[in-house]
Amino acid sequence: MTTSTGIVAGLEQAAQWLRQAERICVLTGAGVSAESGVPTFRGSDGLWEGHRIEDVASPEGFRRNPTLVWQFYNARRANLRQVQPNPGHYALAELERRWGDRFTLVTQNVDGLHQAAGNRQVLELHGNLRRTRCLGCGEVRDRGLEPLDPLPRCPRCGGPLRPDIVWFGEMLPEETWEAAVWAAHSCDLLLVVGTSAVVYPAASLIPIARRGQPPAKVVEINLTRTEATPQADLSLHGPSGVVLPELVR
Ligand code: BV8
Ligand code: ZN
Repeated sequence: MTTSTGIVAGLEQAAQWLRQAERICVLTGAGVSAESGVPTFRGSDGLWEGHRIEDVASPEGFRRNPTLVWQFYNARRANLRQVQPNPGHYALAELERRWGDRFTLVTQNVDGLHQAAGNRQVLELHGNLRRTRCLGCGEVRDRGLEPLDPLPRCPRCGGPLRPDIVWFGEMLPEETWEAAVWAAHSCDLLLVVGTSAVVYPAASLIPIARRGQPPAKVVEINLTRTEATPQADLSLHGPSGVVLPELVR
């Protein structure tokens, strides 16, 4: 909630913890891209064109109906052609500039907006909408955001392509997950921004940070109460595109 002076309650305390922090880890979710015009998951009550997202974002869904799944991803790639990073993304890029390798950005997002805003080190837990992976030869390639065929084939081997996205029921990329766990374990400040904290194992980075070496302070930035709120030392209730620039000022 923003107070009458427009300052989000707790901002001063969070800014002080930020100044004192040795190592910062940031975990972002779909909410950090909401002000850029990228729909969140549970905001749309987890449905897309009447399909449960878990159904279209799963290996079973892809086996059952690859055309439908590619429609889902091509629609999101098309949406990304219209969107830009927002001030919240730029504030996180500024944090990386100031803190260098004492700053780690971990994202659940697949929209690439952190990189577009200038972050160079981004741990993408769930993949990226720009990339495809070939089920034939395994090649992973960045195809930008141009439209893909309804059932795209690998130019190299002719095999079927899938989005390079971690679907429900699939393992996260090993190295990326290990690096995220290390960053959460060794930070002394964890910012949890724009996530409902219901998806695992990403959400387990919060208790990992709290019980880390050193135990981290947890600051949440969200519009509402979430599964992270009871684990946060401080919850700043406001849009991340407003709160993050204030925090990083
Ligand atoms: C795995 C790619 C198994 C797809 C994604 C039962 C209980 C617990 C766990 C499970 C369970 N059943 C199954 C599981 C495991 C499952 C899971 O966690 N399911 C959940 C739904 C219960 N996890 C998995 O399947 C993971 N894999 O577990 O492997 C395994 C284990 C061993 C061996 C083999 C296999 C894989 C998970 C990855 C799934 N893929 N994305 C795609 O994107 O198309 S997850 C998907 O959800 C997105 O990546 C998204 O980022 C993520 C999390 O959602 P959020 O980012 O938090 O977005 P959401 O809309 O929920 O919330 C937005 C928040 O922003 C809200 O709080 C809102 O208030 C806030 N907000 C909005 N606007 C703003 C804002 N905040 C600030 N400012 C604003 N302006
Ligand atoms: Zn191939």
